[in-house]
Amino acid sequence: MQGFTGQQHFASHKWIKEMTVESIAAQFATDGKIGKVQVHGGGHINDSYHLANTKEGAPDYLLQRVNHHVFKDVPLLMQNTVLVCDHVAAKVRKDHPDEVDRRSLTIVPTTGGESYFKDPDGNFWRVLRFIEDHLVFDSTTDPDIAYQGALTFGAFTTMLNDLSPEKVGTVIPDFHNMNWRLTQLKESIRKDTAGRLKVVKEEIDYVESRAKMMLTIHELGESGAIPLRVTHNDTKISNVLFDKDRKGLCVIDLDTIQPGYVTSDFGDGIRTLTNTGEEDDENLDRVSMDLELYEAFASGFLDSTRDILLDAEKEALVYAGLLFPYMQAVRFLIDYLDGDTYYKVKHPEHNLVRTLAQLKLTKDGEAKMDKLRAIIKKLS
Ligand code: GN1
Ligand code: MG
Repeated sequence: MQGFTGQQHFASHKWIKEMTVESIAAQFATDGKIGKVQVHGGGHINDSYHLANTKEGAPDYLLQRVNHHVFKDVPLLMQNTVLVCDHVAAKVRKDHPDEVDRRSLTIVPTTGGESYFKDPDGNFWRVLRFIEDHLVFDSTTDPDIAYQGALTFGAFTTMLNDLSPEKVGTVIPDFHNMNWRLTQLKESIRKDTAGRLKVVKEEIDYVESRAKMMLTIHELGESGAIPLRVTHNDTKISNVLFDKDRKGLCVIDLDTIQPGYVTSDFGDGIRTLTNTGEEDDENLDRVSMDLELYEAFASGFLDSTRDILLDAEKEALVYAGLLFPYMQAVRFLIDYLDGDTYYKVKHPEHNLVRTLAQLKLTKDGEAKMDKLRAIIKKLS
């Protein structure tokens, strides 16, 4: 294969043995001439590089290595991504014909016309067009940002309303299936691989005491009361790009797109956005569900989905806001019991700290349930 110099490696990225990042970038059908290559963003799962274009008027790009340990079928993931990008671009073209490149993601094919490149080490790479002049918020206390973010996620849901979930593959089976997560938890309790069960008895009791309510959405789905849609499944506020006027532009990070329920995209948004503390806050007094941000997010989401959602879906939203902190707590708890095999941890108790913070958020939401219900009812 040509262009593999194998000489200049990024020391911190030991997984690139055979090729340089530059030579990987050269596999793609980019315009202009790629100059500087810089590590971009702080994703927990993939690795990203910003490719600056030295040619006037030619776009910059984003080169990403997709983590194939988490995403076991990258070709399927890329097939979903291309399908969804094309679908969204076609919708955007109608309302914003001059801004398709800013309001939807563009996958740049390899010189051989493929959506990804597999290097000799077995890593999977893709290139996207870089969206210039955008803002990203990792968190916010500003209800306008919450509203705009939710409006953008909801618009994404609405654009995908006519894309049949049967056309989209499942990249992570049972990803947001609460019933399966509880089964996984039982298994982790039984094995007690890391010998940590004794530390989390109280948390497990709480989880079990809430299981019935938290299976509501699963049961609505199983009975067909709420339909499968094409869902994003990672709707944190940092997955929306904003323009300079703080208006939502585009939804990013399409890796977890697969068939799911609308409650996932509402619920994970609520979980990440309304928390007054950190996802892994050690000070539980800081963790709570902010009602103003909740209302702003719900308002934005419903303003862009009200016309397409079924009544049963709207009614399920209030459970989603509790389910996602709870499910995330269960996922962190499983990883704690298993000995930290899934999430990157900064210290041995990190998954426990995360579990406690997510349980606190769940409990706070539960205590505010009547208010949350009233907000959803008013906005539906
Ligand atoms: C992972 O890495 P990030 O933040 O995009 C996880 C999400 C969790 C989140 C918790 C594929 O997402 O489901 O909600 O961590 N993604 C996967 O912070 O498991
Ligand atoms: Mg993600």
